[in-house]
Amino acid sequence: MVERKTVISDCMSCVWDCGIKVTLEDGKMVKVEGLPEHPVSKGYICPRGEYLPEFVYSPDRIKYPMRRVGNTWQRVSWEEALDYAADELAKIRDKYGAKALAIFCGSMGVENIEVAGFAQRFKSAYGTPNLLSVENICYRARIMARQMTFGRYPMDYPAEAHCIVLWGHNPDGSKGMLAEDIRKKAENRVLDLITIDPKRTELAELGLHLAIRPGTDGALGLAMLNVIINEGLYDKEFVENYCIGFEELKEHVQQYTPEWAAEITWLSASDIKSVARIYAQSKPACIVQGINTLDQHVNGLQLSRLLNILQIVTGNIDKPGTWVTIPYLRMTDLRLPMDEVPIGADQYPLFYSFWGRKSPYGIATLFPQAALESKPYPVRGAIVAAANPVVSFPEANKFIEAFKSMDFMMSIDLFMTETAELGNLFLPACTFMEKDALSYVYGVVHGEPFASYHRKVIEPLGESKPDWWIWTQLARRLGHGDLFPWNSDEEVMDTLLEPSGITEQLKEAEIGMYFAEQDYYAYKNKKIGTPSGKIEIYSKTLEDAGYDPLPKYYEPAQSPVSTPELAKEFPLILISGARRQSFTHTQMRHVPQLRAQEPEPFAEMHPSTASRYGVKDGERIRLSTRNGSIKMRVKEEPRLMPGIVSVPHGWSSANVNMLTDMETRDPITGYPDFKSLLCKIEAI
Ligand SMILES: Nc1nc2c(c(=O)[nH]1)N[C@H]1C(S)=C(S)[C@@H](COP(=O)(O)OP(=O)(O)OC[C@H]3O[C@@H](n4cnc5c(=O)[nH]c(N)nc54)[C@H](O)[C@@H]3O)O[C@H]1N2
Ligand SMILES: Nc1nc2c(c(=O)[nH]1)N[C@H]1C(S)=C(S)[C@@H](COP(=O)(O)OP(=O)(O)OC[C@H]3O[C@@H](n4cnc5c(=O)[nH]c(N)nc54)[C@H](O)[C@@H]3O)O[C@H]1N2
Ligand code: SF4
Ligand SMILES: [Mo]
Repeated sequence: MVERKTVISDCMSCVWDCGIKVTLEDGKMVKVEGLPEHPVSKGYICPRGEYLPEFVYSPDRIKYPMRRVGNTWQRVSWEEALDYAADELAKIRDKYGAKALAIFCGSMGVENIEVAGFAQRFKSAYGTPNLLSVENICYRARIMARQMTFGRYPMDYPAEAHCIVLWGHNPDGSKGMLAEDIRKKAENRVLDLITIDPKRTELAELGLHLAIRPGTDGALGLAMLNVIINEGLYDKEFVENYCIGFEELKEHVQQYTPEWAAEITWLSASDIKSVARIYAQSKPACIVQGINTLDQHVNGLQLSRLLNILQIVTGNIDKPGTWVTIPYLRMTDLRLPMDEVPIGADQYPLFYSFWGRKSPYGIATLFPQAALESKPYPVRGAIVAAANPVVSFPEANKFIEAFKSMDFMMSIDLFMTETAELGNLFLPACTFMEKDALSYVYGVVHGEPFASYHRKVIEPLGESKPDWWIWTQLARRLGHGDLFPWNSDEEVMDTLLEPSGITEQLKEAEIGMYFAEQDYYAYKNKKIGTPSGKIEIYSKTLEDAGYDPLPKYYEPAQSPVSTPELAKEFPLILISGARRQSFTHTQMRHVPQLRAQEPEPFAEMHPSTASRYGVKDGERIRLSTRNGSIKMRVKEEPRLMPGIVSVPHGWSSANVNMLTDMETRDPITGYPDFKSLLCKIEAI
């Protein structure tokens, strides 16, 4: 007789941690469903959650340590693998110094607290400052911008909003539970929904849509401020009592009229005015900023600042339905003090540190230069943990060349990724279903911070191991055993949770728990953590470092306006990386059910754009930028504005990062531009 069992758990395949119900037969996962009782996800799961068993039991999983021998991979024991890795890592440290080792972490490797924490700890124990992670292409820029402005990091709380602005964000692809919530409210007409996107997304149809030229959001934001301030639609009491720099802002935005912005953004001045008025008057209002769409521009940090200022002047801060301050779960910081500075700290000083707060991340896009030209110093070894940079990072070719040049390179992953293939050693991690973990979500829809103690559902497959175990064994072999005392998942979780004071409660809460409440009116009740003690519309911190204290508009580095010569050869605008529910980044292409939903990548373009270049739906094209070419099929998409080509990221067969450019970087954060490049298409 088959033994059937159902367990409650959560999916950690992306950052939203949806609650799930897992059915097991004879100890094997056979089915995954959403969990309606889960207070945050409320029963929602996406296809990646549904096909979790196929992902976990994929025949492509690498379940044993593998060592490269010539052109082949050979299975080795853990003993042999770890001894080999420790020897090679020790050699690098002896020969070039510890900072010659770079550790890469991807989205899994920064969002999973255990995976991130152990990479950080290992890095410090070994002595290298060079943790190069997606924190340098995703999300950190917006956190920095909000910290600089508010002295803390307020988060979106759209559930209670009367007006939601989806600014470069399509939650149907990237944050399904929010999409469901918005859809319900917009259909019942209890919401003013504004979508700012070159694509008329499905949600855009439920409200007002501004089809903006990619990379010109700054001009729109400045013109909205112009309207809001000049028409007296701002919150006078709030800006006078709690902020600095309003008068300077008022003067600054006079030059940015709706008519000026209309020409730049390809919108109409009347639409810009309407949106500004609706947003300023329909309260509470919440801008939900694309999770990375706006960061990944040459003026990305300032774009985030601009959205902060829009929320500030309309008084949409620290109230339900606006942006709210959410207490963090207090956890043990596994990092150790470090004097050495990572690559890029000199060129991007604020990314590295401001107000004495140091960031543990280097500038990832400078890795190829360090590897290939020894600038600012040689990097000769790499550990890639839970990341696939040769598909996910800009100018993939340079990353490939850089990894190939390493004296030693190893990966810690579930699969033999395109990046892992370039290494000397592969260490097999187990998935989150095979270990205890800590999962938490902040302010996705309903705001409140929610955490759960995620329990192991099945035993690790083959000889795969939790990430913490792998780092611990490596560290012990390198003589840092005293810093890595842990022997079980539970010991690790107990250490992480120790300062939280809620370890036992969390362990007992089957679904998880809200561990704190939002801090409403924090600006009145708490000290504001900026140098001036006020919310800083005008940023002296930016000014002192040589940047604009108030956001200005800059054209994208490549555009028909800034580089008209280049635009003659590459007349179309390329945007990349709009999310699809079937995949997380470069992952899951091998799950047959998910692959069936999206068998191959497409270059989306308006039918008029396709016909102008003599191509039709389904035909193969060569898509090129000044950096390279890839081949893929055309998908005619009337929702996308003419003149734009939108390509998904994450496909190795048509890797859009062969086309991106790492020289076009935000001067403050070093973020690459993934969203407004110039390209051309040719039929093949
Ligand atoms: N052109 C373009 N490029 C982009 C973007 C874009 O919009 N446009 N977006 C960027 C953004 S925002 C991001 S965050 C990055 C993401 O970039 P990456 O993080 O590099 O991409 P992933 O495919 O998520 O890689 C995660 C890896 O972790 C492995 N993995 C999964 N679970 C575990 C685990 O528990 N342990 C270990 N050790 N490994 C695990 C997976 O198999 C996979 O190989 O992509 C970026 N690249
Ligand atoms: N299914 C799935 N979900 C994910 C991920 C995944 O890989 N798969 N990745 C997760 C991660 S790490 C991240 S960072 C987030 C990313 O999440 P977001 O950055 O919020 O990305 P999307 O929601 O896909 O929205 C991108 C939208 O921005 C529009 N856009 C492109 N360029 C511009 C521009 O210049 N201006 C404006 N206004 N709009 C523009 C595109 O047309 C698209 O509709 O998603 C997370 N969620
Ligand atoms: S959105 Fe999908 S992949 Fe992300 S946690 Fe939820 S079910 Fe998992
Ligand atoms: Mo991301």
